[in-house]
Amino acid sequence: MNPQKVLALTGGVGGAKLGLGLAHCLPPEALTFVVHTGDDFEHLGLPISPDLDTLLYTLAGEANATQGWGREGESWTTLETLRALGGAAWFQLGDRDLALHLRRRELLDRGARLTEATAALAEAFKVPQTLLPMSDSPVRTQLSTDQGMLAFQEYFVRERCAPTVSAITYGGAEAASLSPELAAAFADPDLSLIVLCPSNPFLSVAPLLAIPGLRAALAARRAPAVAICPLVGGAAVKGPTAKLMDELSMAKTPAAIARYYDGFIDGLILDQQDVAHAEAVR
Ligand code: FO1
Repeated sequence: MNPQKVLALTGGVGGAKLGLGLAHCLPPEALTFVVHTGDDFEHLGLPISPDLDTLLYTLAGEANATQGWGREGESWTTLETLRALGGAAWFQLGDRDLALHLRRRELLDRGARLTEATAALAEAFKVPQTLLPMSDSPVRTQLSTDQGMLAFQEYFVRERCAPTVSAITYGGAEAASLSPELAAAFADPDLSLIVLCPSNPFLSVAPLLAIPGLRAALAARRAPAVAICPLVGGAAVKGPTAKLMDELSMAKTPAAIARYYDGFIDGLILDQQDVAHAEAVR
């Protein structure tokens, strides 16, 4: 019998943690991840895909447990040397992480799509699950803030999420298409469940939904879709979700999350302590 397959849409550290939990429960061939790439950028000539790498390192048991991102057992010789030379050291790439980025650069320069480069890296890390970037074409999250327009990593890492955000855009999303691998994953007759991981709705899930093909595939789903609420007791488990909801004048409630995902999910999973919100979500 074919295993019932699960497609998990994920981004960031929260998504990777649920991803690891799913990986513990399901056979590897039954689990495919659709990974947010709106945080990607080019830095020092290298293609950075933070959410793909966070998931890859997490599934490989190589993630830095304290930071959530980057590799365990990292050394920083190159970054410190770069800093001493006056180079851009605000975005921290460890020595081992740098090697992964050099390999991704090499694969892409040889003509691989991001999907293919990701598959090669997953194989090298002996990660048996399938990791699919949300698109092979670039989608770039940009934030309108009180300090002007900022690219995602400028906002998140360089400015530590301090600027007040008034709007978020996902550049390139409208023109981005589904890879054949991702289209096939949605069309798989064995697909039995779609999971929206507890990732930031605006920074990780919205860029996915901004891609017309992905939005349409989710809206036309034949398998049920459930989201894990990223808020527990009105606070984000991690990251700037709650601060952004304040700045975008959204109520920090499960009902607001359910409205945001309206048409794309059939259920929202709440923490035990939010049981009083269950009625408002229906
Ligand atoms: N996050 C930081 O807060 N500071 C960093 O210097 C940093 C470097 C970095 C390098 C590689 C990588 O894959 C992720 C990295 N992150 C860093 C995390 C990154 O900003 C992610 O986009 C966020 O965790 C949001 O998902």
